[in-house]
Amino acid sequence: MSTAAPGAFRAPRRGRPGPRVGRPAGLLAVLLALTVLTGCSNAEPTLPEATRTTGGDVGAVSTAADGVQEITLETGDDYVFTPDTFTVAPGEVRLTVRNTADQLTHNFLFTAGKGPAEISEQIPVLAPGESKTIDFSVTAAGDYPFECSFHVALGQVGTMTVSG
Ligand SMILES: [Cu+2]
Repeated sequence: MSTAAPGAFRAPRRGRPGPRVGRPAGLLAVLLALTVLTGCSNAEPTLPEATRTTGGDVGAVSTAADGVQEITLETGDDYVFTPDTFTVAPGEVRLTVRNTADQLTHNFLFTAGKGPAEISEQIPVLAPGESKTIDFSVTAAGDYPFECSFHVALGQVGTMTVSG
């Protein structure tokens, strides 16, 4: 009666394949190259990908039951209004700006002295996650530039056209 030593019948361990150096290294090189490329093309501070969820009510001018033209703009963790141009007819406008950012605070105002007429209504501060609405009326046709005054130097501007 012989007792096999424990483990005697254990199959020999298969050697795990060693780390494959060739492919991952190649991939790494490509990723590195991409990082360098994108890094060079943009000198602005690194921010998360834009968090906006453009769609639905954003960007389209619609007319409410009370005849007011409604438009929603979005902004996020970048320096863009979406849309940055829209057109309304003379009359009442209800404009909503939604800030879908996690980090950036924006505002909204019509650039003083640039449009055919002054529009004094504005959104002085729009914190991350906030949405605010202003109502105003327009009569004079033409282009009304607007901006986020915090980021106007970074190009966060747009134009409302009054036409018709
Ligand atoms: Cu801004």
